Amino acid sequence: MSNTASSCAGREGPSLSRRPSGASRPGSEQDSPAAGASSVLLSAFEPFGGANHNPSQDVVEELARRADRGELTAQSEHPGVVIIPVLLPVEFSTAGQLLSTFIDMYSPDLVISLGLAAGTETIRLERVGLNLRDARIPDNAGAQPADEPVIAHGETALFSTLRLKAARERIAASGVPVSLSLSAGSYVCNDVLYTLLHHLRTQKLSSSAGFVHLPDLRAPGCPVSMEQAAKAVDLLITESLKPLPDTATPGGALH
Ligand code: PCA
Repeated sequence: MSNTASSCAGREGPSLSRRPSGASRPGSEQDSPAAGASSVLLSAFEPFGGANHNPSQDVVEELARRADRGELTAQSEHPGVVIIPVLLPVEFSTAGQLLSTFIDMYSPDLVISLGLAAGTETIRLERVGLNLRDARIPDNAGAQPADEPVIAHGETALFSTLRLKAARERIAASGVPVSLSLSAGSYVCNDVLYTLLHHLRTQKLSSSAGFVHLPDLRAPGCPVSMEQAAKAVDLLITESLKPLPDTATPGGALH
């Protein structure tokens, strides 16, 4: 498969659905994990802000296709792993709740949510969800909260529980531009990350979870191709399914 940005455009594949019944593809072997196999809930977002696509959908659909063909690194290192792709609305009032519903429904080992950060040039592994809503533009339901908490009286911030540093090393070694990020912003992506981590914590669920921001993979000159983005998420899954603490290599940001 080509590694160019232009090859990202116009592909067709399994369509994602907001509805739980569409979350796994009926008839696919991916539906039923083998005993002891891991499952990964992978969410994408609908388009927002007047755009007609969201690259997170392209990447989740590509990962679902690769999983169907048995092509994932995660499948070779964690035999039987099942990918459960779902689609979230770009709405403060529903996105986090819907993802929490999917978590309760599927009890996944891993939850990774993907969204677009236009203007970024790397795969951004988000480290922190903030208890803050501050929307520069209205969401797809017209809501534009300013300086409100995601969860009233919730903790100020919650950390991703994915093996981000191990994943970053492996993704970088595969040649894909990748970075750790200390802010997922204050729009719907941050909202979903915070809600997801809060849900797992309050329900005492053991799933590891986190968020990845993607560049606009279809933009001309985007330094990351859709294939590279899918590879990066595959490697994040592969590393995060290992029953190990994250590597403690230095790598924080100075500013
Ligand atoms: N990006 C937005 C919301 C949905 C998406 O893909 C964000 O960064 O908050």
